[in-house]
Amino acid sequence: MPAIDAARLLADLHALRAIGTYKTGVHRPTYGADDVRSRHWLAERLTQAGLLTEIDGIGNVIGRDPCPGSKLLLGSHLETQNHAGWLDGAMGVAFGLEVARTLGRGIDVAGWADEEGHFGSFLGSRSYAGLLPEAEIDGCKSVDDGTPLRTALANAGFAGKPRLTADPARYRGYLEAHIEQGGTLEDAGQKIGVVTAIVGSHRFRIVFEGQQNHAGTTRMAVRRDAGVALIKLGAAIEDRFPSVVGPRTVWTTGRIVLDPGAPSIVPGRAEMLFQFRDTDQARLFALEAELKTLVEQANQGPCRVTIAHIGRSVPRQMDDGFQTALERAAERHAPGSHQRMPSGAGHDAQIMAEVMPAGMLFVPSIGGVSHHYSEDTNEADIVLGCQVFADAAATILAAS
Ligand code: HGY
Ligand code: MN
Ligand code: MN
Repeated sequence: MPAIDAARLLADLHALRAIGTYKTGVHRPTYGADDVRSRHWLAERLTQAGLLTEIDGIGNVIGRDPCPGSKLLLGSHLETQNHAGWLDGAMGVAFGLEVARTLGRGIDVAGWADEEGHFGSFLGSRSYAGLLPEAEIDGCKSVDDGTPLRTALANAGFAGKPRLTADPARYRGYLEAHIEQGGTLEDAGQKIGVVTAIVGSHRFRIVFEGQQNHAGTTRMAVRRDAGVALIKLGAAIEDRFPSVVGPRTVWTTGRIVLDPGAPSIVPGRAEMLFQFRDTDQARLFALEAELKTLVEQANQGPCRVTIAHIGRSVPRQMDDGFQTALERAAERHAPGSHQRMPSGAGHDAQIMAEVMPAGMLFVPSIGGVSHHYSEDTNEADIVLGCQVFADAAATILAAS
């Protein structure tokens, strides 16, 4: 049974936490200086672990085992949401590094770029899976400040490097460890989650064009207030969606921008970034149809309303055999303290599942909090999760 080095694992996690520290979390948006530093840090560690390591043209850090034989690819993303948690992504990368060192062979490790969508949709894992066309890169820009992806890659020192792609024949499959980012495990008193399926999400930019004008002299009957149009659509979604969603559907308006955003000016333009998620593909498209009907109805008002896709991901089932290997490893190390569960968050594993068998392991999130700097997991749960992850990886490799 492979025994991980808990102190080494925690030291790596805290070393990553020190890159881009923000309060008790980190701020490492993709391709920013701290994200680049974290990628070079990982490349150095993977090289020290004996892996042939490169940072490629999209910023993926890929460490490959030089030994012959079938491999298991382990990893997660290195960047974070803005001013967010220290474990989202980083923990799965640190687990991959630790398992590569513990098993000594058979393991490749990936630190993906931009799973968090600062520039696009799963850019790093889609690139390695051979699913990211070069032309798409030309059109991507930062959601945060509009910087073109090409510029960000050049500033990061990654432009011009080849983008590495997976040879599916090399791999038995892909395993990712991640914090749950919700409260299911903690509420149930469980220590390990074995992921059954990962949600798909449909993401939109909805723009409202009205007429900027004086807030005091423009009579209510004639004003074309883009902010009011946005608020009305938001209310219509809240009225309509509950009757057409499934038991685990979620929907979120994560950003609202009013332009010019001054208290004495009727907003002439408003924009909302809206998304919904579900594990059922047919339901995602049914919700998209409902949303577009609501947008058409909003368009009958005084403002013009347009909707554009900014991203779509497909729900994916995790490999049955990998689920069984993870569950048996969990039973060996945390008897009776594990459960199978779907993932409400998107993950690179749903991309890798398009080209190879994929599986995921969750550890509990304290208070179910994530995408916030206070995100945290008990160290004992982190260490236990890594030990289960190493055991499952060894079992899968031995069976291949
Ligand atoms: O939003 C997500 O599901 C992921 O954490 N980026
Ligand atoms: Mn994540
Ligand atoms: Mn995240």
